[in-house]
Amino acid sequence: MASLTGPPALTSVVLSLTTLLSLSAPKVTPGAKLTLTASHKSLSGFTTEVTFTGLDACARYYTSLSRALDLTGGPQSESWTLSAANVLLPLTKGKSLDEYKASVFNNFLASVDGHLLGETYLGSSEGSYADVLVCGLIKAVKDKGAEVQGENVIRWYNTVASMLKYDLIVEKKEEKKEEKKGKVEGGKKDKKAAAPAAAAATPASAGALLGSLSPDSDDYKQNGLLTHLTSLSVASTTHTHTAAFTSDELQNFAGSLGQHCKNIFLKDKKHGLFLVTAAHDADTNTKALAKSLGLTGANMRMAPEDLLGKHLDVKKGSVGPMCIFADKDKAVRFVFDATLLKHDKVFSHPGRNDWSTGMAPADLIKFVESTGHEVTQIEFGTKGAAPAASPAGAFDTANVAAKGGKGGKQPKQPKGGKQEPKKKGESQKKAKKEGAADTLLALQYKKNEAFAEWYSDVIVLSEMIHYYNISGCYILRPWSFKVWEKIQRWFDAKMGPLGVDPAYFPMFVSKSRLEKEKDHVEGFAPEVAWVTKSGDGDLAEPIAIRPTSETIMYPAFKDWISSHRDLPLKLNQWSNVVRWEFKNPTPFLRTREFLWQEGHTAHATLEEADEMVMQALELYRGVYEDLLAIPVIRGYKTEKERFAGGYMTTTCEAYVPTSGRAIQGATSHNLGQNFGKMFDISFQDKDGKQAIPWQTSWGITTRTIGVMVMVHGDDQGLVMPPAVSPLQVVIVPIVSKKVSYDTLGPYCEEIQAKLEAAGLRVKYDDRTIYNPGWKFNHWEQKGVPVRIEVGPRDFDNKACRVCYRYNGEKEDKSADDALAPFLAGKMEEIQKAMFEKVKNERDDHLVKVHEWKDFTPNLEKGNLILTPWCGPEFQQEEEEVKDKSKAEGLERSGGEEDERCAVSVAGKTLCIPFDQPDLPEGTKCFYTGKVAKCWVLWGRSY
Ligand code: 87F
Repeated sequence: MASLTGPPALTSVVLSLTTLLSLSAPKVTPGAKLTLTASHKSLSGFTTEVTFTGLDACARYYTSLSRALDLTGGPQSESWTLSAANVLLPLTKGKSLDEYKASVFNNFLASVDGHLLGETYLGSSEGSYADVLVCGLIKAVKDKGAEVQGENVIRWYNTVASMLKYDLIVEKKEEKKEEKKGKVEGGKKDKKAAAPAAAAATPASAGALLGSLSPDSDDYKQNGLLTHLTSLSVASTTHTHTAAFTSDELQNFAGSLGQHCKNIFLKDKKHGLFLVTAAHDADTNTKALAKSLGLTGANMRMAPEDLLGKHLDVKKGSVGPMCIFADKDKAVRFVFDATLLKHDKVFSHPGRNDWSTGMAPADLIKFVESTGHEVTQIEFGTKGAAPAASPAGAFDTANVAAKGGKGGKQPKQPKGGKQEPKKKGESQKKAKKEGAADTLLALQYKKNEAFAEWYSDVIVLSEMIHYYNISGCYILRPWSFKVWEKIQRWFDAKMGPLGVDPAYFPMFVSKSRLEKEKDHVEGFAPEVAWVTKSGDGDLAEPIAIRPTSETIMYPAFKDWISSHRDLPLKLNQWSNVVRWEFKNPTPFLRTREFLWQEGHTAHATLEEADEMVMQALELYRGVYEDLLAIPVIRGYKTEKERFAGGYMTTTCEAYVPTSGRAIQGATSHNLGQNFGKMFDISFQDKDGKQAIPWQTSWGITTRTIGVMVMVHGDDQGLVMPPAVSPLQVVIVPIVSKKVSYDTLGPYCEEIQAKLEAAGLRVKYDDRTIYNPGWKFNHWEQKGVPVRIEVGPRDFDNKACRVCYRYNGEKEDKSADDALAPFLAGKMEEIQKAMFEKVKNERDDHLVKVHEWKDFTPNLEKGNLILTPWCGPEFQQEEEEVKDKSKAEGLERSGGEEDERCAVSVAGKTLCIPFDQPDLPEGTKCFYTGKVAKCWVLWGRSY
């Protein structure tokens, strides 16, 4: 027996796990009986002894405990459990599953699949408490109707269950259940005998119906909602049960009573408060809801808990339609799911989640109307159902007007152009590759159909990224970090000849220094992360974590620079920086901590500083074009887009064909004398006069890796440019009865040695636990440029088969001495071909536009647009183009833009390209009609 400490939110619980499972030694031995006994005391004073038997029941109960007691840390220590909990618990707490979280969740499942394939438990060689927890969490999320990889969930769930020697829980088809049951009864009789209680375990046993409440009881009479119900002479029954936290949970264990409702209390800044009562499995997508209600500019969110108390006099988890009774000042609008009308009885909580009251739906409406609230009826769709009746949203509003609701117009269908990443629930299933579920290792999404999901999938399955339990922070696994190392080595080799020295500065900066250069930090201030405590004590002054190092380095520059002989001072630092982004994070592209190189230099003249700026930019071109095989356009930023603390900013811009978006690859700034003045840096020039140095700063980040993935990857996974690929060749032996590893091994190793001697990065994959098909798939997903297959016939013929990742071609080659130079040459050929392919695609999407009317349509086609422009200083006009193109873009697509969304449909200036097309005299600016001074490059961007 062990008791959980910590402040119980809704219940006080004494919990014990019998058999070998206890909180201090949380292990389940296969075959052991897993029983969890809980003494459950609710706020209303009920004490219930409940026993849960079987993995499923324990997991489900433990999940509800985790939620109620906020046990995110819990007794389980494995980091994967923690991250699972961090990803999943917010979802089970009623937060909506947005696109990002869905992808995190799916990626988590993908990593779970790895364990499945290895046929191991998640945390150790035995089933653990953590297995139970994660199993329960997945179940809980699934119950909430999250769009997840159903096949994988069920398989994982069942695998864990079967490994713990419990009945398989098959949720799909009735026949299957029978089949499995037979199997268990026939084959595992002994084990069943060892765990007799397990046989009785079903998901339904996680919660329990306890009884019904008499209208004559004191409890009933003390409940204001029920007494009001009685006063309406409405026929109803009220049942007691273990506290339930979701309607899905209730439907599971109390579904025999009738249809349970889910209730959502929403707040919209512009339109106020809404209480929504819908079927437990309704798709309550808030965007679609807002549309159906005809609300313009709405951004509905879960209302904060204090408003629940204030307006509905109820605690989170206990909301029901009858709570509208408390809304005396009619601040809350009531929305009712019309599909509930088809049920004889609908159940909801009368202000507490261990009671459910059932009545005819018409009577529930009567109750709400009796409180003076109008009932807006909307027909909600079902989670996961194909939205046939209403293609753009979850709801069918056809009968809304007839039922007195404020019907919304049907949103327009997006027109043509580039495909945006799919939003939550939006045909994600359709976008999944057919048959993908059959192989757990396959990528689940197609690049062209669900780009965002594809990206999340690919970076996890290729083992580049592992998710972490702090939003916006990711683990860079060796497969991505080695790419970063390649970039570092290449870059460092260029630093020496340019006279740039390496250095390292502290990551902390005092407030006074960070804020010394006001222009510099102004727009960035919200992103600065501060350390305010050490242990329990407050620091005397908060200390910022570097978002960039100008203000950290330049006070030292002041000490080091006094004469022209100290110049130029050129330093480069490799480090991490922290920028606390609020927009949705994306691994590599937008992360709260990222790695970069930052160069900082000081020069005697503006010209020297300018030269340095261009030299750095040329290196960035090299990183993208020569290493990553991605063409970039170099140019100046306009006044509006340049770094405010500096004098002039240059950039190199890459293009992602699948999304039709540009992405800033790296920047190099001429800082002028601004920072010199602020940090009091000066030197005596050759004429003995005091002067302020001209400074530069320039940086490139781990974003590079994300761009590489997005640009080159395909439906099979990564496609690595040979220059940065951690491995360039993988050798896979195809063993058979005729030829064993022992025979093929030395042959493959010989090939490996020859290739390595030619400078190639090679692996011989001699793992016996995986078959060749698995290995092909694995290395394809990781994007290794060349795979060499060696089968029995190759062995006999002293040959091998060479397969190319970037174009899927194969050729048989002799494995003689010519193979190594041949493949070394191939690496260069592949590198070039990959670059050319992407450049052609980019150039096909580079258009010139002379008139405003052609601007947004071209953005919609995913084009980069060159326009004549009145000049880099026209900031106001630039802003107008951005705003107008956003408005036009949204109107044409019928969409709305979420502020937190990391990408916008607006067209932005990317740069004034160095490489300027001819601009005949008298050419007009495409927007203002003034005389054009230059060509500007525009596009939608990341
Ligand atoms: C975020 C918070 C605080 C960008 C920030 O581009 C300050 C900043 O100064 C900030 N985000 N920047 C501009 C960085 C300029 C510059 N620094 C050296 C670079 C390249 C490397």
